[in-house]
Amino acid sequence: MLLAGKKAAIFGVANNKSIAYGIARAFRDNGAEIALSWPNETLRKRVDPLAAELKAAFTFPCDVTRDEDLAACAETVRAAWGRTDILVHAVAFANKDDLQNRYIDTSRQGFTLALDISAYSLVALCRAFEPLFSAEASVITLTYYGGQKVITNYNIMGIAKAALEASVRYLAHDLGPSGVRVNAISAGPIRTLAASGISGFHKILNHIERFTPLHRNVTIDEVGRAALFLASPLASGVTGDILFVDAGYQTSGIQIE
Ligand code: NAD
Ligand code: 0WE
Repeated sequence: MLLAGKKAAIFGVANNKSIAYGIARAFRDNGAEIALSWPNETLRKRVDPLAAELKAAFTFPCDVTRDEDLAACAETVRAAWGRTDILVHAVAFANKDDLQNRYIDTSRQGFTLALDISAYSLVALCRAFEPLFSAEASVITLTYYGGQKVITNYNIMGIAKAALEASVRYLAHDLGPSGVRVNAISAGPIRTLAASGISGFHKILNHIERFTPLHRNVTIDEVGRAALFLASPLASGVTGDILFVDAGYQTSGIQIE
C-alpha cells in the first residue's frame, strides 16, 4: 500500500465523474485517509454520500474565493489530523460566456474570477496549509494543455492554467527546502461536470480519439493512478513538474491519417 497512513485533503470532488473523485479512490485503495471539501450546501449533498462510500474521515466547507474558508479548513484539518501529507487541488471556474466566443472579449471581471478560482486558490491553499505539511508532503493540482497551446474556446481558462503551471514551479521553489513537493497533472479531456457545460465537447473527445498515439481518451482512474505516483515516495525526486496523462496527445505534431 503506497500511501499507508497518509492523510490527504482533497479539493474539487463534485460527483463520481470528478477527476478528484478518481484521485480520492486511488488514494483510498492504497491506504490513505482522505477528507473532501465542498464549496456550498448544494454540493455538500453530493459530496457527503461519496465521502461515506470512500470511508473518508470527514468533509469540510471550502469556497476558495473566501479567505475565511481557507483559514477555517486548514484549522479543521489541523484539529482532526494535526498534519497533511497530501493536498489535491482540482478546482477551476470561468464564466460560461468566456469559454465561447473570442478570448479578446474577456471582461476584467471574468478574467479576475477565472484567475482567482483557478490559479490564485492554489497559492492561497498552500500558504494556509504550510504549517501543516509533513516533511515529505506532496501537493498536486490539475491543469490542461490549453495553458500551453491554443485550444479553441478554452480562452481565459488557458491563461489561468498558464498562471497555475508557473505557480507550481514557484511554489515548488518556496516549499522545496521543507521537503514539500508541488506538481501538476495535465489531463486529457474527460467528460466531467465542468466539461458538460462546454458545447461541442464531444468534438474534442472525437478529435483526441483520432489524433492521440493511444487513439482513445483517458479516464479518471488513469489520472488517479498518476496522482498516486506523485503523492507516493516513488516520486520523491519529482517537483515543480507537469506530468501529462493525455494518451500522448501533447507529443504529437502533424498526423496524416
Ligand atoms: P468537476 O466539475 O468535477 O470539478 C471542478 C470542481 O471545482 C468542482 O468540484 C467544483 O465544486 C469546484 N469549484 C468551482 N468553484 C469553486 C470554488 N469557488 N470553491 C471551491 N471549489 C470550487 O470537473 P473536473 O473536470 O474534475 O475538474 C477538476 C480539475 O481538473 C479542474 O482544475 C480542471 O480544470 C481540471 N482538468 C479537467 C479536464 C477535463 O477535461 N475534465 C482536463 C484537464 C484538467
Ligand atoms: O478545465 C476545464 C474546464 C473548466 C471549466 C468548465 C466550465 C464549464 C461550466 C471552467 N469553468 C466552467 N464554467 C462553467 O460555467 N477543462 C480542461 C475541460 C475543458 O473545458 C473546455 C475544453 C476542455 C477540454 C472549454 C473549451 C474547450 C475545451
